[in-house]
Amino acid sequence: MSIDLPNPSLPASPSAAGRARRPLPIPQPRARSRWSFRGRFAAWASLPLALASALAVAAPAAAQTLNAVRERGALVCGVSHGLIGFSSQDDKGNWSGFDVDLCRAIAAAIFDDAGKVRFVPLDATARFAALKSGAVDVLSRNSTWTMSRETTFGLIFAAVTYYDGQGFLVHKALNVESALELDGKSFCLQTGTTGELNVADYFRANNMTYATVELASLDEILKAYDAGHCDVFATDVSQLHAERLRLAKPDEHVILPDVISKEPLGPVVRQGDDQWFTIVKWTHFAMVNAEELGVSSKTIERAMQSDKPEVKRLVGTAGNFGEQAGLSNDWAARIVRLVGNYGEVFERNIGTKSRLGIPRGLNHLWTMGGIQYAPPIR
Ligand SMILES: N[C@@H](CCC(=O)N[C@@H](CS)C(=O)NCC(=O)O)C(=O)O
Repeated sequence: MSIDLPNPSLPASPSAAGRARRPLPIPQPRARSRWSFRGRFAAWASLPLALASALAVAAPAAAQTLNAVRERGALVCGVSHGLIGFSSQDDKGNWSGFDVDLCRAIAAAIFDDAGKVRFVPLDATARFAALKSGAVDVLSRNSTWTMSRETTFGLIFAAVTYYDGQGFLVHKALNVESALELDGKSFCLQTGTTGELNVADYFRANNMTYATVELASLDEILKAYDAGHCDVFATDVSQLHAERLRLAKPDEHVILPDVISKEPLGPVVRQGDDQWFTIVKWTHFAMVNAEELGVSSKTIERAMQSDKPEVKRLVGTAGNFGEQAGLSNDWAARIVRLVGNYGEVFERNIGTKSRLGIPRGLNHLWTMGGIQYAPPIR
């Protein structure tokens, strides 16, 4: 299924931008002097009307993603093919994970039903085009927020749900303890990822050389690395934790302590639909605010009776913040009740007690020494 949306993207390259740009028409004094005062006044007088009708036409177009999702009765969410802890399917085809839970949270806010989501697995090279074409409503797939992904694809990142960085997984037999010892080694990299670019930067900056084995899918990469066709698997540290579990002998591999880049991961939407952007962004913020206020899936019913102003605004017993966003006022209560707060989602899928065992680190709340921070609901 696809939703037809206008193509709001900028040209892909500066040279294309240069070709596409036409000189602006500069009004000539002689041409302007032909305007009579009455003609000019009439033009100015009709401007508010023209603007109003332009806005009236623009409003429904801008709100089309939420409408399309409601009419369809389900959110369509782009995820990865299978990254344990982030988005993977069990034997029965049920999806779970940290990225999956963001999609479920959006569905909970809209439908009061976290199950109304269709998941579309997308590989690294196809993900942004799929979102832009309208094949998915939101991309929630371990994607790094970079400037060019917004400017060249006509997309916009809504939040940072996971602060990550690029690391290295190596065969223990290699006997290295630091990335600086990787001179001359070969790297398995997935095409279309920030990983390729980071490795190039790091090796250039440190005057080292390397070889690459570039493959299109994660499965191919993992097989190649496991079989020893490359020495190093380089990608976001969170993914290294997930992928190490799929190797034949996980204990024979180690994640080096070096982190060589910033990889802020989060959901992405198309530019041009501010209402939808707001909903996706505030879904994440609601979960972070809920954790900060001590509201969880276990305490939500008590929170509905709370007298605390901040809790009342979060759960919708005060104000009409949800309605202002095109949702119902209990939108955040639905998210927390059906999916959980940020900390619950983190711990369940990727935290220290999960299979991945990733410490919260930077993803602790700002009140706990991390940098997860949400603006207030008020
Ligand atoms: N965060 C990086 C990497 C994302 C990425 O696609 N990583 C690969 C692993 S190297 C992956 O998760 N693949 C999963 C898949 O193809 O389904 C980015 O946005 O470019």
